[in-house]
Amino acid sequence: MKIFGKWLAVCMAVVTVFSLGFSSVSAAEATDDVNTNACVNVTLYEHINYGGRTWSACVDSAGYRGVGWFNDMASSLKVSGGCVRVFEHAYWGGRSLRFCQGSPDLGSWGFNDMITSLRAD
Ligand SMILES: [Ca+2]
Repeated sequence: MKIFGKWLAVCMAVVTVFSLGFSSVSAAEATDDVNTNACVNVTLYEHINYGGRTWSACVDSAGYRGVGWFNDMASSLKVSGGCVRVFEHAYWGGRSLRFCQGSPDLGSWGFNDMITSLRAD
């Protein structure tokens, strides 16, 4: 009976360690989910070198995002908190480019006055 008691204590310790381990794994996954869903801050500028009127949004990778009144106007952009893919046409159509940081002159990428939609990427 004494041996059984010790064995039980060891089993309980093992179970405790495992459940602690699993709960920290779950916590890490939950954090990853939050990061996956986090949006990317994008600001589009009417002129090169971040000049003129601006359009800003925090875009994610799931929901559709068109640039609305800023259609075909962007000549430079800033990106923070991730990467973004910008598209020539609505609903992620046409040519696209991926930016993980700002660009002072979209014309150097052949993309001046072209951005119509975008998403986190
Ligand atoms: Ca366009």
